[in-house]
Amino acid sequence: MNKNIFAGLALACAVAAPLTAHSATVTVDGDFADWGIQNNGTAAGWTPNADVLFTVEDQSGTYLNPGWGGQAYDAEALYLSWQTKADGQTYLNIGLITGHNPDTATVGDSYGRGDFAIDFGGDGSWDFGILTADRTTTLRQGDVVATTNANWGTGLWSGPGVYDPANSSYVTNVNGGADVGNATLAVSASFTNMGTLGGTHWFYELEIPVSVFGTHWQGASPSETFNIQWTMLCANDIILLDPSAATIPEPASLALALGGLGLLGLARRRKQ
Ligand SMILES: [Ca+2]
Ligand SMILES: [Ca+2]
Ligand SMILES: [Ca+2]
Repeated sequence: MNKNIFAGLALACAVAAPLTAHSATVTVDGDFADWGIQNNGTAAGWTPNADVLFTVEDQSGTYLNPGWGGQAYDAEALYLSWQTKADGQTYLNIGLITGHNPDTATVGDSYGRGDFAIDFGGDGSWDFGILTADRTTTLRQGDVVATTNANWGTGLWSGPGVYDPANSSYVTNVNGGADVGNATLAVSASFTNMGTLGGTHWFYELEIPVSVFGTHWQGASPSETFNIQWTMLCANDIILLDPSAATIPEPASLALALGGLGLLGLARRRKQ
């Protein structure tokens, strides 16, 4: 294949991925079996069912990017799907596996759990937060909050390895904004045997009615590209999933590649 064909494929995939149906049936109970994830001590255990979008960054060293902390601050895997239920409403489901203990207190050199952040448009402006803890007297765990970047606390780092809390732009937790709805959130008990690098892990499972996103999500599939991110209050390790660039397990990735080739073929035929 020449470079142009690769470029065409990349473009086709980038356009196609967000519009693909990701119809995993997920129940928010803190159990990841319904995602197809298995803590069976193998690398393949991270791979979810077909059509779940995901990214895995299991790490064993102390440096995590942008900060340090090892397994205790390791944000390891992020999973994404959406489903339209019998009530006619579409729901976004998020799964997270981390080595960070959800009960970690923010005191001294330890930092508690952060909120899920969503950037529609991928423009660096974080439009929504999904709260994993009570943040103010009115912004509580499970709330979906419409935000600007000014509504977010930030981490300890201004860049990879650069300790500079005053100038960090890595968003961590919501401390203001407009409450626009409620997510369902469940956090598992600790478990082991996830992947091949060992350590203790926890699983966060969420469901958000996409109606809370207003014009950003209309219909059964997202009408805009977006990024979703999670980290802890220090932002030692940040995990981000871009649905248009995320891994899709076989056979969905094969179908996508074939779809890309089909589009390419169409474009070539048009040229001729
Ligand atoms: Ca579940
Ligand atoms: Ca790890
Ligand atoms: Ca945005």
